[in-house]
Amino acid sequence: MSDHHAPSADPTPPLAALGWDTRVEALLADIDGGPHPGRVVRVERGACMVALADGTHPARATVTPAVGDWVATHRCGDDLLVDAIAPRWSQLTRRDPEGRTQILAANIDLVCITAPADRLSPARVERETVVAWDSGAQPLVLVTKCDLAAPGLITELRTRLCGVDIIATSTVTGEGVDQVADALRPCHTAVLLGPSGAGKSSLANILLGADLLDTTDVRPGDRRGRHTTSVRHLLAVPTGGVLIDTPGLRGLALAGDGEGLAFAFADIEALAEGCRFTDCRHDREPGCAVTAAVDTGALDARRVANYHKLQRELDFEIRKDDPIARGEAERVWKIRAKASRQFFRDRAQRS
Ligand SMILES: Nc1nc2c(ncn2[C@@H]2O[C@H](COP(=O)(O)OP(=O)(O)OP(=O)(O)O)[C@@H](O)[C@H]2O)c(=O)[nH]1
Ligand SMILES: [Mg+2]
Ligand SMILES: [Zn+2]
Repeated sequence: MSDHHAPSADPTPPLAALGWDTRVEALLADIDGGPHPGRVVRVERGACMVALADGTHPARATVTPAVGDWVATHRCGDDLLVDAIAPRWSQLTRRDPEGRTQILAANIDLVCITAPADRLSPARVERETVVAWDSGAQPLVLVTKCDLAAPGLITELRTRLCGVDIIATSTVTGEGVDQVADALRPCHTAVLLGPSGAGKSSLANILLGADLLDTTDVRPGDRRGRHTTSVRHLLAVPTGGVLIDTPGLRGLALAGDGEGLAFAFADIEALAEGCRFTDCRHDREPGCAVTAAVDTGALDARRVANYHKLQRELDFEIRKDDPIARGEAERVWKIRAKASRQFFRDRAQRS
């Protein structure tokens, strides 16, 4: 978080409202680019919109920046050209269907994971928490549509997740909206992440104090959204902070290196320290502390299953990309297999 970054002396109102502070000033001072600093507020099929001190303009760039990027630009006739992108302090990424890493938002401090109460998927929230931690920003779970929540839903989610705050919200009753505004106020940039129809744009409109973003009813049968938002859009929140609305994502393939997984499942990773085997896979091996926690009811078996699923997905992606990691992974598997064979041999000898 960036509470210690003081607002800059630069009095330019449009950029100050979009998160300009001493940190941004320093990052921009280090790059080689034109005289007009700005923030990318919208990216749409290669084209981007950049907010400068004198307003928002379409811009051309050789390397397409991500929404939230701070850039240096110069004017060339009527055109605005992006010369350089400032180094990012965080970036939210996913793997696109072609397997490439796609940047969903840059320079964010908070990832607001929106999970609709009327079709809550804790496994999806866990996956999003991994992606959020991988970005370098802090995750915050917003359970939306709490006017439709079944009793006990939030308590259950609190028990299941670890190390992340949860705010119950509703744009119908107004529940939780002030708490979300408080989280944004100290000049933070937050990105809304979640499935289509979760109510991201509806919540953003309330925080923005105006209906700036389109919203549509969910489908009556399965309550899924209709993919209303199609561009990523960065907006200044009048009560403080900056919000990026994003299109609801169908899938969210992991693109990180495993650190996000370790953070999101810190409870399981801590328990694993107590497993008898250092390479325990928590899959019913003897002396497994994770399995023991499931057996006592302290840990949700579905959380452990999801942890395994995400870990397998990540292992697969890492090995696909990197032959050295592939060799390493094979070595680890061999050690694990040898250790378990040894265990069973020892046991057979004892009996
Ligand atoms: N009951 C209830 N409905 C809500 C709430 N918030 C939003 N909705 C409704 O949910 C539907 C979808 O909301 P959107 O804001 O368009 O959802 P979105 O997450 O932006 O969806 P995409 O843009 O498709 O990703 C709309 O009909 C909203 O009126 C809420 O708190 N309670
Ligand atoms: Mg939307
Ligand atoms: Zn174990």
